[in-house]
Amino acid sequence: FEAVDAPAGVLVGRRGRVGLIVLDRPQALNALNNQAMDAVVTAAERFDVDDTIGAIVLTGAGRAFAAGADIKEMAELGYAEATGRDLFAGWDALTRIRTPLIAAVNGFALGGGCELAMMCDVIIAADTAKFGQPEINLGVVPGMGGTQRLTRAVGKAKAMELILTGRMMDAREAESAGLVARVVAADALLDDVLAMADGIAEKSLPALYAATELVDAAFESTLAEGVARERRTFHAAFALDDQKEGMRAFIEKREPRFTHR
Ligand code: CO8
Repeated sequence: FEAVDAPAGVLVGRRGRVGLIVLDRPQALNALNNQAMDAVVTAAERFDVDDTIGAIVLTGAGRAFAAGADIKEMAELGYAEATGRDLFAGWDALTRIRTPLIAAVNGFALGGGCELAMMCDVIIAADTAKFGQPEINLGVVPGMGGTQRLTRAVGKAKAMELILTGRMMDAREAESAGLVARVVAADALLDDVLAMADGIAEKSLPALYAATELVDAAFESTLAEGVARERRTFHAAFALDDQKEGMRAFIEKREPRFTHR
């Protein structure tokens, strides 16, 4: 990996067409403070406007993806300060990243950590991963989308149970509940996710943008609206060089070489 930047608590690098962002404060189980938020969002936004990057991987160093928002940083905040700063609103910027964003969850993904993973397009989990929304144990509620995204991912019954009890679920349970795309052995996680990211990054970038946008639209629109939007987007793909290349390569029995246009 070529190091791109090293803001406090986060490592940023790239290899080929894949950008890598590593939460790197293992002594605090990668608890998410403001510095981490700014660093992750800035790195993702830079990768997003760089058309030599076709996929971004987000992971954590040590035994956590992220064990939540930094409790030590927020313990003594008052309401006026929390709302005045619109605490954690900055993370929303990640949902506007158009380049496919893959969470490689290596250990604890709790509270804001679970919510951060759910802001990504795909979650791949190590068999050691643990997911949960333990905020109820701290006398608060999830604050970065947990009540909404977890409910959409796993349904009301399980989301309600997890959020009311604050218990953790392991990777297998998260996979069977639909939160996680795949579970892999912990020592193979990063290699596996990077191989997947390399494959995605070779595909047509405009098609990738369209695909993530359309899947996300499924949560915001009716079925008929979503299907109509998908069909128009499919039609529009025929204006791309990449559609010609992809279909010709199939007919000529060779690998496509997308120019991302
Ligand atoms: N904030 C600050 N420090 C933390 C956090 C955290 N969330 N999690 C762990 N740490 C620190 C510990 O204090 C400890 O530091 P020290 O060595 O200085 O005492 C170090 O990391 C190691 O942790 P433990 O000794 O506790 O390790 P264990 O293996 O015994 O336990 C656990 C691991 C179970 C993960 C435990 O650390 C834990 O329960 N952590 C808190 C999990 C939690 O409650 N998370 C939710 C936080 S609230 C939240 O996320 C609100 C969401 C709002 C939006 C957030 C946007 C980012």
